[in-house]
Amino acid sequence: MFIRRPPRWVMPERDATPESIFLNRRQLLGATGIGLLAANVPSTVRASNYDTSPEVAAELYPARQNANYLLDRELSPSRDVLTYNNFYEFGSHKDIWERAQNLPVKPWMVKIDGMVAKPIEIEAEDLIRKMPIEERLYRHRCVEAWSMAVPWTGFPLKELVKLAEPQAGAKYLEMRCFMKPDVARGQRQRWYPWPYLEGLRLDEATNDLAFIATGIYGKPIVKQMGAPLRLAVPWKYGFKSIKSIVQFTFVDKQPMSFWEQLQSREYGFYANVNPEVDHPRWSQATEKPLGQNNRVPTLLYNGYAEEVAELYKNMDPSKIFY
Ligand SMILES: Nc1nc2c(c(=O)[nH]1)N[C@H]1C(S)=C(S)[C@@H](COP(=O)(O)O)O[C@H]1N2
Ligand SMILES: [Mo]
Repeated sequence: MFIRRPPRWVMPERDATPESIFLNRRQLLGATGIGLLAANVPSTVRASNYDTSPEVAAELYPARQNANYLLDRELSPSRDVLTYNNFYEFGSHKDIWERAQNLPVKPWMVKIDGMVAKPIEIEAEDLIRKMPIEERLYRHRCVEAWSMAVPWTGFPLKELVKLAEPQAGAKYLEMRCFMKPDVARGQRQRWYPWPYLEGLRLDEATNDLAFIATGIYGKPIVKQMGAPLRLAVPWKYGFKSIKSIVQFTFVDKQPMSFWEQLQSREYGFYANVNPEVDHPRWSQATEKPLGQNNRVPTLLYNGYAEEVAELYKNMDPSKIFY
């Protein structure tokens, strides 16, 4: 049966739900519901369409939802998610979404290099088009104890690893953000170790949960969230999920990430979420979901223990939860 679906980007976030619910709402609303709903999409989302070629936007978004990655909680309201950001390149506070619009994201060259069969340099849209694109609903837990639940569109990081063909000696994947102090004025603050850098052990990078987001709320990803390519590793504190990546480098030594360079006593390499291991300056037991006034309990590995606990089974617990 052929069901004609409106593009999901005209739907508010609460409609990025399992197909059955989606169809029920659709029936309730009738075919003309679409126009009404479009009014609810914040302009911060609508603006993102201009950054992606319209053909790519129409071809890839919204993507099929992966039924393995749904959530037991409400998605966060898009207006909160899209206007409350950590993106130090644009300032060390949360209100950077307007400044981030100055970032040119097309064309966006991505390097895949280091210990690989053959280094590649590829434009982001060309890379995205080679990848299996899908939607996943993920939690996100910032080390500062706020959280969100969002529908990402993108592809599993392991697909990029496959494309890169790492050499046998490669043990880690290093990811680097852009360096553009002319548009990203935070980068003029020279006490930060720019460019922002993050890393994963290769078995973490090839775990099915590690995801490269290219879209959000069923549309191409917006600049303040890390256009055009941003990592999403939901079992780790949010700072691991590096935005606006320009380089993926396969290496044999554990990378020293941005926050670790700044304050290694507080921010480690693994940074797996654990409500029982407090940050040196605050508790990690609970979190405040964006758009809600209450706090909720934080979960071990942010609720993803089943998927990832195995990766750390022989490791010293004092090394993997900060
Ligand atoms: N390049 C870059 N990536 C980054 C950051 C940053 O400052 N620069 N902040 C991190 C932190 S601390 C968090 S919590 C998330 C925030 O993602 P969001 O603003 O899309 O919610 O991005 C992460 N990725
Ligand atoms: Mo964060």
